[in-house]
Amino acid sequence: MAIEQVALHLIAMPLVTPFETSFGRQTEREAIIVELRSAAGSGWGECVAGDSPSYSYETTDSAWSVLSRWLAPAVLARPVADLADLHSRWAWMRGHHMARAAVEQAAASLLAAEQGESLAAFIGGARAAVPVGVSVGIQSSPEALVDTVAGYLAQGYGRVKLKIKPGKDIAFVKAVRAAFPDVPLQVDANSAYTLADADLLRPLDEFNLLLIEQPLDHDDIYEHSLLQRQLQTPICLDESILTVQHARAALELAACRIINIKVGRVGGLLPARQIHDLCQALGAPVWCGGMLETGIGRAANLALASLPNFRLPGDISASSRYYQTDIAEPTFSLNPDSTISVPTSLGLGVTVHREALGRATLHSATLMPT
Ligand code: OSB
Ligand code: MG
Repeated sequence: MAIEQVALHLIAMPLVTPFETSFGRQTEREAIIVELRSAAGSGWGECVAGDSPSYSYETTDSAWSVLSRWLAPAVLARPVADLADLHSRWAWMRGHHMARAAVEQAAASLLAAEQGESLAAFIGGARAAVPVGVSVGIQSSPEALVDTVAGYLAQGYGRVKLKIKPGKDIAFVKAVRAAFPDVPLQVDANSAYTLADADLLRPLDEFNLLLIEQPLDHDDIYEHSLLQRQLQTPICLDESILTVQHARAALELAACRIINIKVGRVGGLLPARQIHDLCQALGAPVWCGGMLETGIGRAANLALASLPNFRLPGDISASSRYYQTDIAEPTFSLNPDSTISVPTSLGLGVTVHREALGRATLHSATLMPT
C-alpha cells in the first residue's frame, strides 16, 4: 500500500466537563490527527499527546516535530507491506511512542480495509462488544464526587474509576463506597504519591477496589514492587509501562498484577498486542486505558480491547462523556450492559466528518515524498 501524502491536523476540542487529575485541571483537549492519503482513500490516526508534558514528556509540539521530520518521511518512502514493515522503519528511534502510534493506527486502518477486514479483526480481536467504565476527575468534595458518580451510574456505567491525589483520597473513596457498596471501583493516582506515603495508601485496602493505578513515580517499577508487598489491592501500572520489556520487568518483580495498555503510550497497536500477549502468557489481566480520545482514537481503542486478555472494563466511555460534537461518525454510545460495540465496518470503522474536523483545527500541514 503506497502512501501519497501525509496530512497533520492540530486540533483543540472543548470537553463537556473539565477533567481534573493530580496533574491539574483540563477544559480542552489538544491532539494531532494524522491522515495518510492513498489511492484507496484516507486512513486516520490520533496522536494522544497533550498540550503539556505532564502525563508524558510528549506534547503536541514534540509530536508535530517528530511526525513531520521523521515519521512522515518514513511512511512516504516506499509502499507499506504490513505493520512490522512500518515499525522496522523507526526501530532506530528512541521514544515518541504517541507520535509513532498515530501513524501506525492510520496505516493499520488502511491495511485492514485493503484486506477486507475491520481493524479489530485485522489485529486479532474477537469480541463484538467490550465492557467499559468511566474515569471520574477529582471533585471539590466527597459529596460532589458522590453526586458525579451517581450521574454516571444512572447513565449505565458499570465500573467507576476515581482520580485521587494526597488530600483527595481516603475520604473521597470512602464516601463513594458507602453510597454504592457494590459498584466495581478503582482509583488512579497518576504518580501523585511516594513510597513514604504507604501508610496513606494502605487504608484503600478496605474499599474492595479492583486496583490502584500508578500510585508512584512514572519511571519507578522497583518502588512499586516494594509498595505492592504492603498492599492487598492489586497495583496496576499505566505511565511506567512503555515497552514489552517494562511489562515483563513489572510482572516478574511483582510491581503490579494488572497492566493498563494505551495504544499511544506503547507506540501502536502492534506493540500493544505484544504486551497483551506477554501478559496473557504470564497470567496477568490487562485493560484498555484512555486519553480522552476523539472518535478516531476511540475506534482504535475498541478494536484493541476486543482482544481476549482485556479482562477488565476499559476507560472507553461514550463519545458524549467527552465531547458535544465529535469529529468522527458514528459516535459511540453505551449499551445497557455497560459495553460499547466494536466497529465492524471495513478499516477503522468510523468516518471523519471533514467540516467538524475543520472547525476543530488550529493548523494543518501536508507532507509529500521527497
Ligand atoms: O491516567 O488514565 C489516565 C486521561 C488523560 C491522561 C491520563 C489518563 C486519563 C484518564 C481518562 O484517566 C480516561 C478516558 O479517556 O476516559
Ligand atoms: Mg492512568
